Amino acid sequence: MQHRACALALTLLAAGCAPLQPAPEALPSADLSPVPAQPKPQGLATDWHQGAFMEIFVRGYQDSDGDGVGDLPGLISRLDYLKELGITGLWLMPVTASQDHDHGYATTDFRAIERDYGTLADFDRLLQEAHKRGIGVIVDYVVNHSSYAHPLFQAALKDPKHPQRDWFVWSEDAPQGWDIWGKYPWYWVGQQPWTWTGEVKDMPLAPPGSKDFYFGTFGPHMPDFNLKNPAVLDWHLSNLRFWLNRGLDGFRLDAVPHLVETSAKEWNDQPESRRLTKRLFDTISAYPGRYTVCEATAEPQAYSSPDVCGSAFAFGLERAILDAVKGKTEAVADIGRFFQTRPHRMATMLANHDIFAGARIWDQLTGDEARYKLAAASYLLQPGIPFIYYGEEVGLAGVAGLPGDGPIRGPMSWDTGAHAGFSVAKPFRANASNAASHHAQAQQADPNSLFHHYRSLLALRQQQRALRGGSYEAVQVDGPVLSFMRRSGGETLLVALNYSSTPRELRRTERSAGAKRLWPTPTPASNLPEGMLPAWSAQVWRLN
Ligand SMILES: [Ca+2]
Ligand SMILES: [Ca+2]
Repeated sequence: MQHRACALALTLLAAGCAPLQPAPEALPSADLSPVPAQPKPQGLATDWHQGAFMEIFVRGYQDSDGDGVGDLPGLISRLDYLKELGITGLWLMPVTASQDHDHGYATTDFRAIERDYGTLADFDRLLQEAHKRGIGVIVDYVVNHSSYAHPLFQAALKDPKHPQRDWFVWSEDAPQGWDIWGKYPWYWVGQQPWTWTGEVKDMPLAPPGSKDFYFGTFGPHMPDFNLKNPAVLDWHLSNLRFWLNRGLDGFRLDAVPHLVETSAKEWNDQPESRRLTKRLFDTISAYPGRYTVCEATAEPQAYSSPDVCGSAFAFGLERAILDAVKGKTEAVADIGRFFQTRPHRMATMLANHDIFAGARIWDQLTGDEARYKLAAASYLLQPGIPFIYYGEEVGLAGVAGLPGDGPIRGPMSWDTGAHAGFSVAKPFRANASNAASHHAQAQQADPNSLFHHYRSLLALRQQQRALRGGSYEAVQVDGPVLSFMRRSGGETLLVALNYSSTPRELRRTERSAGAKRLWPTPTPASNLPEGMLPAWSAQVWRLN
């Protein structure tokens, strides 16, 4: 728990903010007006969010205007690709205006689109075009903090009598006893975070005797809101409605266990943070058909309760899957056990945009595609709502030679064109180290590719309700072989996965002669008899 949280902080600090901009640009004042709910129909299937999501970093997906930076029109041009793959939901990392002009978590305007990404009109068109294809869209929303450059924080910083001064967290003297993942989270107001390199060791320190400090869980460039002030939460709820009224299909709520701090020792996952998360969840759920997922690394199961957030990322499962496909047989039981005690509405993944969750799968598995395919099958055949990280389906590698999160947030590889088809200009970050061999065009042309593996698994999930919403039972771990049943209505499926470098027998009596193999089809060339699982493989049978 502490390990992950610590890694999260270091990730945000070390790479998330670098390079810092020299000074806040002139920003308009914040829009604080209340926004009432005005729902409009989405035109999506009611169970759209039970399909499969793709997490997309818009900056890294597709550049449309030749500035080397991905944007919303570029993403729109790739919706047909996503539909062909079988995606029914998108999670976009922050698309709101930011100071960092990179990951986007240092928000400068909660009701405006990042200037590099386009306009509100582009965003509205994205929603229309996605909905036309049966794809829902959720976006990241950051409740805990704003950017240091946010006009409200800047105004409050400069004027202690500012009417919204109390929207942030201040202290006249340096509070004692605080330690958040090994660092002191109070920052002297006279310090300019722009001088900070982004390295924890270079954190700005207040001169002795300094007065006036502000609080920032994730660093001096992202001051925490004072969420004990009800006006702040009300404003956030209005911000959520601002996007929902446009037809947005939900949110991924960032870092919610950090909304409220009680004391120097009680700052993580306080009961009040859960209560406020529930208010956010209820506001979103008041709109029909919306989906909310929370980032709550320490206690994801608690946050996936309908009494808190309804769904949360299943941190821990990705580690068990990667360990198992790397050959750590004892991790197979961890995979099997995971959903025996956890709600199936949790969100699953192999990797995401934060390095604490692991490097790009290609790099973790050094390009071993048999193990890669087994890792994909492991989460796409289990319960949970799967989130594929962009490029995972084509074997996108990391960007070579970058620290922190840089390698995992590179440009998508599309084709053999200049800069792998991402942009006609030099990209904001170098292309993936395997861009020449692993790109969407080559993957789509090869029936044995990772792309077609993901596509066929997503098609199987769409065809078999038991894989989307069915039960998870009769779990059996036999050395490196994991098998389980998925049932829905009158349909019973048997899933078997072999995490071994040699063929293994599936020792289950339920797979009788009448069982029909559903996947993979057609059966890959093999001399093995039915019931023998090839090395690093998965199979699915229908039993009735
Ligand atoms: Ca662009
Ligand atoms: Ca906080």
